[in-house]
Amino acid sequence: MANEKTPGVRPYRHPAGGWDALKAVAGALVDQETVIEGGKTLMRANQPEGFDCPGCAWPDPKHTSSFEFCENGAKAVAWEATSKRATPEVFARHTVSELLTWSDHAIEDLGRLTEPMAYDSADDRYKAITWDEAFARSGAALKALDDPNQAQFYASGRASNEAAFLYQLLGRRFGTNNFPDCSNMCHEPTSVGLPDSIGLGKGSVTLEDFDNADLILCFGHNPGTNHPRMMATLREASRRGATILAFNPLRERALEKFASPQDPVEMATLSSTPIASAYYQLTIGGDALLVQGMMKAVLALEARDGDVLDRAFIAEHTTGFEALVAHLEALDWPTIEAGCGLPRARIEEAAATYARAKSTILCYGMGLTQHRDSSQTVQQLVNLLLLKGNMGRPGAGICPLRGHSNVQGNRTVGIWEKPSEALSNSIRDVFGFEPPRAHGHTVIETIAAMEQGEAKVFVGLGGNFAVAAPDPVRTFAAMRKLDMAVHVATKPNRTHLLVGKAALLLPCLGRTELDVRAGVRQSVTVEDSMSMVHASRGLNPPASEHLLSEPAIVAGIATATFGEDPLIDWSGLSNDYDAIRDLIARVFPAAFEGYNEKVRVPGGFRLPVGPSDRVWKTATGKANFLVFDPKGGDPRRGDPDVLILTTLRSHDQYNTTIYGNNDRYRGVFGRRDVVFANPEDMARMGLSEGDLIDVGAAFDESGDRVARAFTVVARDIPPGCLAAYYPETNVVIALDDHDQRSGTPAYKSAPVRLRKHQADWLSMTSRS
Ligand SMILES: Nc1nc2c(c(=O)[nH]1)N[C@H]1C(S)=C(S)[C@@H](COP(=O)(O)OP(=O)(O)OC[C@H]3O[C@@H](n4cnc5c(=O)[nH]c(N)nc54)[C@H](O)[C@@H]3O)O[C@H]1N2
Ligand SMILES: Nc1nc2c(c(=O)[nH]1)N[C@H]1C(S)=C(S)[C@@H](COP(=O)(O)OP(=O)(O)OC[C@H]3O[C@@H](n4cnc5c(=O)[nH]c(N)nc54)[C@H](O)[C@@H]3O)O[C@H]1N2
Ligand SMILES: [Mo]
Repeated sequence: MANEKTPGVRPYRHPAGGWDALKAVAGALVDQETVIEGGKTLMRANQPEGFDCPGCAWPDPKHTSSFEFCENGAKAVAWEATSKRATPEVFARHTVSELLTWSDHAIEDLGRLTEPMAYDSADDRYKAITWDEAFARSGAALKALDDPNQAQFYASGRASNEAAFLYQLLGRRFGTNNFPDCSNMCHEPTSVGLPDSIGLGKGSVTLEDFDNADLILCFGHNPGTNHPRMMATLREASRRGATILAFNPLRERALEKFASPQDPVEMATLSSTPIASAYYQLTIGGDALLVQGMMKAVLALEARDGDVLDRAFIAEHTTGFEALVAHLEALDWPTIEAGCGLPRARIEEAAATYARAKSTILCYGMGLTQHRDSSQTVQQLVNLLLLKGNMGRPGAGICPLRGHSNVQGNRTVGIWEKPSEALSNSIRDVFGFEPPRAHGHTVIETIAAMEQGEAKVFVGLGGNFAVAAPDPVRTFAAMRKLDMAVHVATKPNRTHLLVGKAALLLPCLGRTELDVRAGVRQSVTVEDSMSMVHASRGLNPPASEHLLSEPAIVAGIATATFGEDPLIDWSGLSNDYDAIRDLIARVFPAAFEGYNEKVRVPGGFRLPVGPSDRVWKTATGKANFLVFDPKGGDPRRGDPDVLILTTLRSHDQYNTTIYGNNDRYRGVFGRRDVVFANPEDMARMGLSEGDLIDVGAAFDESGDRVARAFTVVARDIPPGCLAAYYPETNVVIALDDHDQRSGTPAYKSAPVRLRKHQADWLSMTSRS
């Protein structure tokens, strides 16, 4: 439906993948000036002897023998292995205030940080300091606090298990559980919702399960862009005859058709493999009602034909079936249809496909987790699977598509603001100090604490905290109130520039780089989406001779903070990652016993996953059907002037890292300032394709929360729904609009109003 009249917007008719993907890889390498080294580096991504790709958390096939092609993995690697350098000389040329006027792309494109630097407020610049000085200042800032809970230890899921473990030890030894992390903005509904249902906040499937599934349900994820290596799996499944159903308000190209760059025939003949057999374009946030509609229809099929439900499984392994049935019986079809935007017949069709399938895998991503009731929506997905015993047997189960390449591992080794009693006890027993028991801050709570002046020191192990979070109006101001921010990073970004009283920028090695400590080449370990833990070893020479590894930086801060620590040999650990792994194994014996031996086996090992073996560590000892009443869906839809905006990733970005301005599969080139809208809504609102509009937070009284001068583009998207790119539109996401259980921001369902550009916001919001 894209209209040729809008500059940079044109229909993209090719399948996902294909020759354009190969061209894009070459382009990324040239752009980042990594073409020679980069090519070699790419060959080592996700190889048993190489490094774990920093792109996504999709697992590797057991016997990776040839280079597993992935365009966006190549971009992630090229971006890290760039030859561009953000040296102190570069920072001498630009004040922080000037850099703040640059785009997110331009700031990061300065390249790799090369030396530790400190912010000098006298002339508004970052300036080189020594590592000794950097550690001393970090330690002094922490020691100056009256209460350890004034410190916040943020983590973005790229750190290795070893770095993340030392980091949580640093925070707990210091006396706080303030570990806001990127999970709080991502899959927290999985970590909070799944344990009540199945006893573990992780997925239950393995990669091999995809060979045995005859149905794959894809809810709210865009694998062609965000988990491209998953496309090989989906393509194989499709060719084998498995059915794939996609549930997504937008028609994502890769879910429709895909040409494998590894298939010589598809590449030579310009052919492709169809992926989804049916596409369900539901309303934004309508998933819980849609799934309940499917379950209602499944129960009707059972009543009519029998033999649909797995009654033996339900009897032996579950609780709550009757309550669920009662809830579904009371739920009427008009409510379901209105809430998810699909007619009953289509929901029944999806349900019939599910009822017929022997083994079903259900995959989901951010389209499910970033709403106001996501933890409970995730539980509805589980309900659907449990009805047919689709858990803990080959070819069946739940598959949350995790974000950062080691975000799951970070949580496993203790980056968690709500540690269990068992974890706290184990830390006490292994290290001999009493860790804090009180729960700490999530991302949203950290921002509130910063606003109130209760948080004074922020330490960031990677990430771009302020840009990833909602509401820059409040969040940016909150960052500026800090006494000290310590950023451990590979590249500069906007968060580093939101300086308060003092700030440090500590440059670290990336995944692709050689990490030699005490003369020994070190390996780190990571956990993928399917609980496989394996080693990762970089091979590139470090971007600068001054870089330190993340474990070394964490140990440096710890030493400066605790001095001679009688309980933890920080510097010894930072020189020997085997010793860190031994400690992980002692703190988490059930998961990591024999860690160092197991991780030396190529391919690594799988952590215990109860639900895969039908072991349910819930309060009932069973898998639980859980009732949730979505009450007809989002009440904010009542006002015809209010539309619901979902914020997404383009094909040319990694979260807040913007590689370039194309979103090829959605037919957008050279720009990101577009909003996709339903053509009938546009007509109703007097908007035409290509009009310049402002997108404002619907319930903001101040008029400050407006994304200005966007171009409206007509798309095949359900009425009442809009889509635009993250992070440009984070200004309209309210800090208090989040999943009630997990605190995950409702990035995928922001109520907004559209106006012709430059309208007076205050007068029109009060009009409502
Ligand atoms: N190249 C690349 N890879 C990445 C990332 C990246 O930015 N770039 N980010 C990484 C991270 S941290 C994460 S969390 C993952 C994210 O991977 P995804 O979960 O695929 O991320 P999004 O782009 O946010 O897209 C979510 C999808 O949900 C759909 N959607 C939106 N609202 C709804 C809804 O209400 N219901 C349903 N059913 N669908 C909806 C959107 O149309 C979109 O297709 O990818 C990881 N991998
Ligand atoms: N509106 C909206 N907002 C969202 C989302 C959305 O869908 N919509 N998605 C949310 C999600 S799912 C997530 S996960 C968050 C992401 O939030 P974050 O994880 O905080 O953000 P990233 O953009 O991944 O962080 C990029 C920065 O990480 C640093 N970096 C890269 N590699 C390394 C490394 O190896 N070590 C270290 N120390 N630093 C490194 C670089 O300095 C880079 O600038 O954003 C969330 N925000
Ligand atoms: Mo994420």
